[in-house]
Amino acid sequence: MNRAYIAFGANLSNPRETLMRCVEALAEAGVIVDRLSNLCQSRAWPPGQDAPDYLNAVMAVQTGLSPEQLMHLLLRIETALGRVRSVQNAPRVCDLDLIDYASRISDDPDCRLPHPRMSNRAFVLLPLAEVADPSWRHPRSGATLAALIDALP
Ligand code: PH2
Ligand code: MG
Ligand code: MG
Repeated sequence: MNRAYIAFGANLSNPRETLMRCVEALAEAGVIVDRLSNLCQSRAWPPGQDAPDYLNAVMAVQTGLSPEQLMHLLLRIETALGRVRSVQNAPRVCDLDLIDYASRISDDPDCRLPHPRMSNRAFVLLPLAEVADPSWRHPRSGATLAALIDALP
């Protein structure tokens, strides 16, 4: 089993219910959801767009799936829950991002690890801080979560 962190985000439909359905779908696929952060509400990023607020959360999971298999499962769950892909940063019913997988580093374009934009997103770092193992550090920089949160703009 490997520790992974999955970020959830949604700003269409009913994000709270969608999150619960994601947790169920992960459990059905054998992914153990150990911890789930609170849902935090924030303005859609980037600023200046006329989009509904997001609700974001982070899950700490354990899985025997490989990073690629887990990523594939996340995409399948997004689709099953009604995600329709259009342009980048478009409003969405369900976004599941693999933030970290056993502290691995990968530049595979289909499975980049850790998530390349995690460090500048409060809506990822703050819920991650609720569920991360105390020893967690950014796999590339070695920065602690507290340091990443301090460095947020
Ligand atoms: N996700 C995006 C784009 N913008 N803004 C917030 N507040 N939360 C998100 O999860 C989010 C976003 C693309 O994945
Ligand atoms: Mg995302
Ligand atoms: Mg995504």
